[in-house]
Amino acid sequence: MTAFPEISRIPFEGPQSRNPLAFRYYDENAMVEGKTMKDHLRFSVVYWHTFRGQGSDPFGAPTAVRPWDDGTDSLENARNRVRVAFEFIEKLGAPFYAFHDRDVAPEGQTLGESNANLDAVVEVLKEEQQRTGIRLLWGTANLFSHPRYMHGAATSCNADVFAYACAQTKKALEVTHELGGEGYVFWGGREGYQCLWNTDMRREQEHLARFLHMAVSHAKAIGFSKPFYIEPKPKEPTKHQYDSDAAACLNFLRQYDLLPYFKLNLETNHATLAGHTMQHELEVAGAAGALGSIDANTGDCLLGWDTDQFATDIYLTTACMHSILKYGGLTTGGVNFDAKVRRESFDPIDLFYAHVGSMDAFARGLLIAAAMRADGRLESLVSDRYASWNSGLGAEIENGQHSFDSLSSAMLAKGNPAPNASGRQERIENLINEYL
Ligand code: XUL
Ligand code: CO
Repeated sequence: MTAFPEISRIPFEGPQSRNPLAFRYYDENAMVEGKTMKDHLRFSVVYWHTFRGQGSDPFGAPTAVRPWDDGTDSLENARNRVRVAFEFIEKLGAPFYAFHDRDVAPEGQTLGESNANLDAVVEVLKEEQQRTGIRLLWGTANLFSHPRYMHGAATSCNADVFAYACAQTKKALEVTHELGGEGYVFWGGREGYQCLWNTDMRREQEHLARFLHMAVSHAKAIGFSKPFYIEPKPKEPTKHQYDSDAAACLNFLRQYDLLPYFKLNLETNHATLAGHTMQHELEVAGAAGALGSIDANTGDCLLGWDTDQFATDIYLTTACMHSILKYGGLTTGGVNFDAKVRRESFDPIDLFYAHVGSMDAFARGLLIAAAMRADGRLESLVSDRYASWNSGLGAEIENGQHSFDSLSSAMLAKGNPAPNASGRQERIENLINEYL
């Protein structure tokens, strides 16, 4: 059985190719800064949008045509869907995938039944991983779709719901470990509030921290030593989510002694909903040594919600890859396509167009960022800007040799500061266009 009979492995054909189902820039074996493109980008396909997304929106019914899916919640359909997913990922040539527990297996009537369903699908996931060599980038638990989580999961006002979320997370972690997952993600979809009048914020945040500490302990107990990621998002579905942006996550993790165990998984459309650029979020995480992984997508700046579109903007992918290279590259994380085709793009083949195009956009961003770094003009403009810190007073301050008293004496003696150098913003922006 094949779900995509007309598609074979997507080839690399080079920039001259006019084949819409070929890579023009993503050559997985090409070396960039001493590493293959495959190892730099660590592309990952998401199970939820690509294999469970049906194209519905708050105003309209599903539109997606998925001939392999019988539309039921049966285990047989779930297990069959795994074979289709791996056929897709293999033909695309992505080395990784990512899932929520409830994406891959149906929720049962009880926790025990849900766990058993998950085990039954994990069997097939394992077989397909072995057959294809495709690996799990990260797993996660869906703690936001079921009505029980209407008030949140780890931040629910209902202690039994908190306990249920712990039980579900325990199982999702174990399954991620069993499948050799390279990490585990926490996205707190409903861990926030709709109304402050009915919310005990301090208590909710303490509960969230307790939940995460229990997850850390359980990972240790089962020997899962891969990183945990927190994925910031400011809102949607809640009015405000506690992990609202990279800085808020870092502060929360630090306040509750969780920082040693977590890195950040940053998503472009979440950054823009928070009023930031993805570059800002990457720099905040990178500067704190907490840049872990990215959910690669983009929003529409004219829409105020999470549209999860495939990123094709080279300026965006260049900025992403430049920050990623600057902070040492993706090691355990990856470029994970948390993106969905538009509901008007309902054909199965649109899934290929979307992924091929965005993989190429990130590959091109990587090549451009590496060329910028090899050339060095941007880096030298930045280091010139801070040159006054390299010697004399600046170096002494950085070394901790000064106080307000000594700096007051120094400036009384020295007089007015040396004139500022230009920020050269326009020159730098022109320079970046040179590489594109
Ligand atoms: C939702 C979102 C999630 C997380 C995983 O906006 O990004 O799909 O990536 O739960
Ligand atoms: Co995401």
